[in-house]
Amino acid sequence: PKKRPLVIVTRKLPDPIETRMMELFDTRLNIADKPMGQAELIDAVKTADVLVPTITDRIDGAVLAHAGPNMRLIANFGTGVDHIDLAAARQRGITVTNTPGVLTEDTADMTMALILAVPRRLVQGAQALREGKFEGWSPTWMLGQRIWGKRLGIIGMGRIGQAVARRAKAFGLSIHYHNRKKVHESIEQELEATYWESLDQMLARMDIISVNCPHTPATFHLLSARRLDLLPPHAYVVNTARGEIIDENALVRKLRKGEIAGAGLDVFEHEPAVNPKLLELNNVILLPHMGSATLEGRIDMGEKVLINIKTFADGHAPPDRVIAGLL
Ligand code: 8YV
Repeated sequence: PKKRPLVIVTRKLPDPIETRMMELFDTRLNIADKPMGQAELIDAVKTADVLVPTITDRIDGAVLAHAGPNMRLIANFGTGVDHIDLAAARQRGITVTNTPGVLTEDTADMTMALILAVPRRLVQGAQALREGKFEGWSPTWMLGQRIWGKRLGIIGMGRIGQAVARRAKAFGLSIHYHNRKKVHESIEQELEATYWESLDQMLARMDIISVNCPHTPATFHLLSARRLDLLPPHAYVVNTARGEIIDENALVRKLRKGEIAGAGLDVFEHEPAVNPKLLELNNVILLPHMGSATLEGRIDMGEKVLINIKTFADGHAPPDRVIAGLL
């Protein structure tokens, strides 16, 4: 039998996943659970057969330039792979895999939670009560915006976008979407969804926008200052995808000036840094990248990583290939 691959894991993973990984492979875990710096990542790609990174590792060209001859697979723990230089991986024949599907419903739940919580002022109300400001019911206190009957514009109608649409439809929102291409007619019918080829035109007509596309060179600052200006003043923006898709400074300016109604943000342009001006606003809910953060989801993600590595180590194409390198 072939020797067991050396797998280097950059972050602490759920215990059962680490246990199984050690049973299957020659595994080096990260006990400290701090993100690896560039020097550590370079050391890792020099020696490992397989690297298991997460979003907190920048696997850029400078790191991959040091990839040793054994470095054959990057099995990402997570779905988004925008922290990995895919072109550099492809050039070196390194396979890249991710963990799609298993975090779709959890991320859609969190997105729906923000779609409900921001207009209905859920966090503001809870906070006011804690601060002793609840002096009894009032006909005019803590009024938010009604959810049902409003128009939701989803940017990116992939797995997560569709899962958000199913939930939102059940809450009485009408579903609109912008995507590189129209989704299959049967899905449009099920969701009663309207396709907008022009993102600009959709933005001008929506009450709530949900960002659910991947971050790629094509979607960087897709919601630019110019596009944010197209939103009506009563509009809300929810982002559980990637901070880089929105020009964060422009969004902050609009929120501060009251040119849009509010935002629910689970992701930021310079994570873990959060624009301090956002913290001054009370019409926003800010979350620390929790979209897929469920106990069950993390196990599922880990199992996907294990299957991808095992399949690759057995000499077959792993199921969740983003980049197909040499086997
Ligand atoms: C993950 C995410 O937890 O999967 C993704 O794309 O954004 C998160 O839900 C994170 O990326 C782990 O690497």
